[in-house]
Amino acid sequence: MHTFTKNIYERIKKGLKKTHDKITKNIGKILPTSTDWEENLEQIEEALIESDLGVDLSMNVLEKLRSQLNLLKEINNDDVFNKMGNILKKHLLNSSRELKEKDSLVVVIFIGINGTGKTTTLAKTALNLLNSNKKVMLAACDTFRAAAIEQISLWGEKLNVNVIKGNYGSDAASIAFDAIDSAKAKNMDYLLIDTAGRLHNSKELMEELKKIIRICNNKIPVDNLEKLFILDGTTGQNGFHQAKAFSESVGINGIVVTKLDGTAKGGIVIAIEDQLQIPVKYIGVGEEMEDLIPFNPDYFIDAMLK
Ligand SMILES: Nc1nc2c(ncn2[C@@H]2O[C@H](COP(=O)(O)OP(=O)(O)OP(=O)(O)O)[C@@H](O)[C@H]2O)c(=O)[nH]1
Ligand SMILES: [Mg+2]
Repeated sequence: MHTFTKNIYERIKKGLKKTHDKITKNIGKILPTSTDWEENLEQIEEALIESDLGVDLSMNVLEKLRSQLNLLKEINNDDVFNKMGNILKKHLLNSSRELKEKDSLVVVIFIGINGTGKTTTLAKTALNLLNSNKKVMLAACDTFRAAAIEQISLWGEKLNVNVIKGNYGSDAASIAFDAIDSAKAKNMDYLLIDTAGRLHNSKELMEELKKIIRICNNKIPVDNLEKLFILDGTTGQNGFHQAKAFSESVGINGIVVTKLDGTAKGGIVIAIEDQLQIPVKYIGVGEEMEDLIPFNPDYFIDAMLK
């Protein structure tokens, strides 16, 4: 399903511009021809921390960079960026970043805190799947927020796919139950479940989420369930703590980092994989439908540093 074209790379570059500028401008400004690297390295470290790579990882990267640069007689910006890029890539996972693909129904559940981009990411994912000739159905399991059902119904109309829904305030898990039955009966490849935004410490809503997941696991093979955590990239380390809490409480097997176009904190993508060891599957780099992009470590790091 993942094809990379120049167009996609251009979109990543545009989406990561703020992060790129933050890191490269700092380094571009400070690299002199002198042999005293220590001060420069400290500024690089600061730039990495400001990009939300996290203090520990930034220090770790710097240590490796320092020892690699010390082996060189002369250093230029390209050396620094190339070596830094290679070091960062080693902190990203080798695992598959594709959405699960099975012979029977795959259910993808979009979870996360309020306003992170769950519903629009769901719609973008539906479009990608439709473009790969998959049969897709949607479930409106956010019965909580005002206008949430209308929002996903509208996407259903635009994409010309069925939306299974209930009433506001009704049991989200029972809508999931009906939706899975319906998707199975209609031989769908994917059912995409929209859920309400919630904080990990909202006990009632977390119980509701667990119930939806329990129902999915009862009705499809456990390995056919994709629990995607949608993280707002502009919230940086805060979002990271939410991802960790959700991961501990309901288990997640993929992460989508959205709104990277609006932040210089793109380093969070690397920090999150390094620390949670859960693959980032997609990144959101804008509001257009084409702006949800399969995460590719090489493209990402090139766009960040070059
Ligand atoms: N700039 C930018 N905006 C985005 C991106 N992804 C989503 N958004 C915007 O974020 C806003 C919130 O998106 P929703 O999909 O409604 O978020 P949600 O998580 O479903 O929100 P709740 O259901 O209220 O919890 C919308 O205006 C989206 O267009 C992105 O990658 N870049
Ligand atoms: Mg929503």
